[in-house]
Amino acid sequence: MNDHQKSLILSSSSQFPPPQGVKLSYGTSGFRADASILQSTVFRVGILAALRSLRTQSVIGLMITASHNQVSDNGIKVGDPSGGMLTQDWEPFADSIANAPTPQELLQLVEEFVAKEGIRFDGSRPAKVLLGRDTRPSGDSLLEAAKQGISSIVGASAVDMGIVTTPQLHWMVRAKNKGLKAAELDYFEQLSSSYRCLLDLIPNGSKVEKAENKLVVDGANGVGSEKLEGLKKSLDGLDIEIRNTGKEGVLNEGVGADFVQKEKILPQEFGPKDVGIRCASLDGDADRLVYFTLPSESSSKIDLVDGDKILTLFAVFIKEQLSILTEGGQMVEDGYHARLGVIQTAYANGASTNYLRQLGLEIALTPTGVKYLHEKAAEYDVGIYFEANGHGTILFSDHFLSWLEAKNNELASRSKAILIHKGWSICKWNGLYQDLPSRQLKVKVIDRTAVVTENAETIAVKPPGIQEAINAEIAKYPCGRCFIRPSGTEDVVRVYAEASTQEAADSLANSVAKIADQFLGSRSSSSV
Ligand code: G16
Repeated sequence: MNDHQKSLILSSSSQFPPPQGVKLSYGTSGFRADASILQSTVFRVGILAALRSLRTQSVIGLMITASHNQVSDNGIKVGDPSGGMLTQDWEPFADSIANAPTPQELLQLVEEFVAKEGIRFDGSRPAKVLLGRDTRPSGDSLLEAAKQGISSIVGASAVDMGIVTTPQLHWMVRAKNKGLKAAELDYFEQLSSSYRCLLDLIPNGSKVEKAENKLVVDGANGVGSEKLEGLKKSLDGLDIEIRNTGKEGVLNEGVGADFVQKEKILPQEFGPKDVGIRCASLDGDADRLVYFTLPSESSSKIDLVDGDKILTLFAVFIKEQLSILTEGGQMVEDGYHARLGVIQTAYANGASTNYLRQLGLEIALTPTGVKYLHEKAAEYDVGIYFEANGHGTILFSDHFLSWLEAKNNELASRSKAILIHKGWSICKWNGLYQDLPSRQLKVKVIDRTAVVTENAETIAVKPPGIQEAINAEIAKYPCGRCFIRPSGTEDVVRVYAEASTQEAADSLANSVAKIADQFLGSRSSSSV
C-alpha cells in the first residue's frame, strides 16, 4: 500500500467515527443494528468489499438490508463472486475493522490483512462492487457511506443497482462474474423462461386445478412486492395478486414471512375471503418464502407450509427422479451414484426430519444461517437445504450436471416418464406429514453472547448449568424438544420448543424462557 492509499483511508474514515460503547459482529447474515449507529460499519464494509474484489479479481456485492428485522434497523452483508455469501474466513476481519476505535487502528488492521492475504494494488484490475438496498428509509444514507468506503480504495468503483431483493443482488454479482448480462430485466427473463421450461415438462393431460392457479402474495410491505409486480406479467398461467405492497403498511409489521411463520396467523390485509386460496409470504428483502392457507372463515389461524415442507416436496420429487434414472442399471453401468443430501437446522420441525428419515434420505444438521447450510449442501451431488423460516435452495454439483448433460440424449427420450407431474393441491402437499406443535419466543437478556452452543445449536454449553435446567424441563413433556441460541440478527436469545400439543409446546417454551432469564439476566422479555 503506498502513502497515497494510506492517507486516503485515514482521511475518509475520519468522516465516519464508530459509535461509542457498541460492539458489532458479522452475525448470521452480516452486520445488523439500529440504522442510526451503522454509518461507520457500512463505510468500513465498503473498504472490505473493495479489498475482497482486489483479492478475488472479481466483482463483489454489497446488500444494505435488515431483512426480517423491524423497519428502524438496517444492516449490510457481502456477496462473494460466486453469488454466495462472503467466505467465512473473512468474517473475523470484518469484525475487527468494524470495531476499530480510531482511523489509525483501522488502517493498521487493513495493512496487516492486505499483507496476509497478498492483496495487490497494482491497478491491473481495479476493484468493482455492486450495491443494492431494500426499501428501508435509512438505505439512502447508508448507501452513501458504503460508496465512500469503496472509494477509499484507489481505483475502486461502486455500481448502484438501486432497490433490489437480496436474491437479485446475489444473482447480478454471479452473472457479472460469468460475463453475462446482469440487469434486472435479465433476471426476470431468466426466472420466467425457467418457469416456462418447467411448464413445458408437465406431461400431457396433467392439469393444475383452476383454483390452484391463484396465488395471493404478502409482500411484507417491502421490496418483494414491487419486483413481483414486474415479474408476474411474464408468468403465464399463474394468477398472482399482491398485497402488503408498502404503500400503506409498515415493513414487516404484522406482515411478512417471519411474522406468518412464527405467529401462524394471517398477515394484515388477509381475511375470510381467502379461505382455501393458496397464499404466500415474502420477507423484507424477499429471500424467504413460506406458503399458507386459511382453512376456516371463523379464525385467523393458518395452515402453514413452511421451509420444511418446501424442502420435503423437493426431496420427494428429486429422490423419485434419481431412482427413475437408476432404472435399468443406467447409473450402475456408469459406476456413478449421485449423492442426495438434505440439510436442516435445529428449527426443523421434528415431524419433517422423521418423514425425511423414513424416505431413507441422508440428513445433515447445521447451525442457523444460510451460510452454513449452503456450505454443507455443496458437499453433495444434489444438496437440498431449507430453513423452517423459508430460506433455501437446491445445489447441483458440476460433476452431476455434466453427467446429466452427457446423458442428455438418452434422458430426452425418457423425460416424459421421468418428470411425473403430481398435480397436487397445496392441501395434499401440506398433508405429507403433520407438524408437531411448536412455539418460538425471544428473550431480551443482558448479554446474549453469554450463550454458547454446540451440536448445531442443540446444546447450550454456556452458561454452565443452563442445559441441565433445560433438560429437566424437556423431560416433563412427551415428545418434548427445546433449545436456546443467541440470535445473529437481533439482540435477543431465541427459544424454540416442540411438544405433542400446542399447550405443551407453549408451556415448555415459556418455562425455558424463564430459565434463560434466570441464568442470563433479563432486560424485559417479550414473546416471538
Ligand atoms: C438471516 C439468515 C437466516 C437466519 C435468520 C435468523 O435471515 O440469513 O439464515 O435464519 O437470519 O437468524 P437469527 O435467528 O440468528 O436471528 P434474514 O432473512 O433475516 O436475512
